[in-house]
Amino acid sequence: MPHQLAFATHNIHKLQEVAAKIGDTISLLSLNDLDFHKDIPETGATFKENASIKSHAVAEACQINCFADDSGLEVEALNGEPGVYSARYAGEPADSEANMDKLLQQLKGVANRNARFKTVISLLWNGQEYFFEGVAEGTIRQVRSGAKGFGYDPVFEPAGYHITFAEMTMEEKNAISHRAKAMEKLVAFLQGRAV
Ligand code: ITT
Repeated sequence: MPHQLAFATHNIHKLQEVAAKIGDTISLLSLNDLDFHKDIPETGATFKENASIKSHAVAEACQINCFADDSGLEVEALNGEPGVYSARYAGEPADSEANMDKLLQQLKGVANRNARFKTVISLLWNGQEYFFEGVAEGTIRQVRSGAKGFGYDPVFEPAGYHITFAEMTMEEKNAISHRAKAMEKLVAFLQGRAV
């Protein structure tokens, strides 16, 4: 019997990405598989706190080993904003175009364009909590470029490249993204344990 592990997300893309990496020593369950449909309020002040809130909520309700992730954009000249507010930077409802408009407005005339995407994963494994982090460094463009990806991708140019995340194929982005780096650390940990 493979170990069962839940991923506290409704995002099928994220689930498939991890399932492909984990292999068949672990059977990955989604929140739909667990019939968990409650909204988990992300009230933490950091990505770490929010990831932890999500993993605990699901692990406690379903009595299962579980992990959750939280991500966002931190801009140096804005003291780390939008950070945990990335999804709703321009207010409710969450709107990527409005978020980018606000970000470009805030950075108008600002020379320091340094920014980073960050992902933190909280894993609850046999009663212990483990964290895995992934970071993608880069800069914020003056204007949007590209139509792929999601969120702030059209304005984010990863370090070492001259194109934005939104101009990359999914494979290119997944090779260097914050989320992919954190997920790789999680998968390496699980491969060492779940045999
Ligand atoms: P969950 O249901 O899994 O929580 P979410 O949309 O809240 O999905 P994240 O917590 O991963 O997703 O990210 C929060 C926001 O940060 C997201 O809505 C985007 O605005 C931004 N973001 C995160 N990762 C991104 C990426 O790879 N490219 C562009 N924007 C990203």
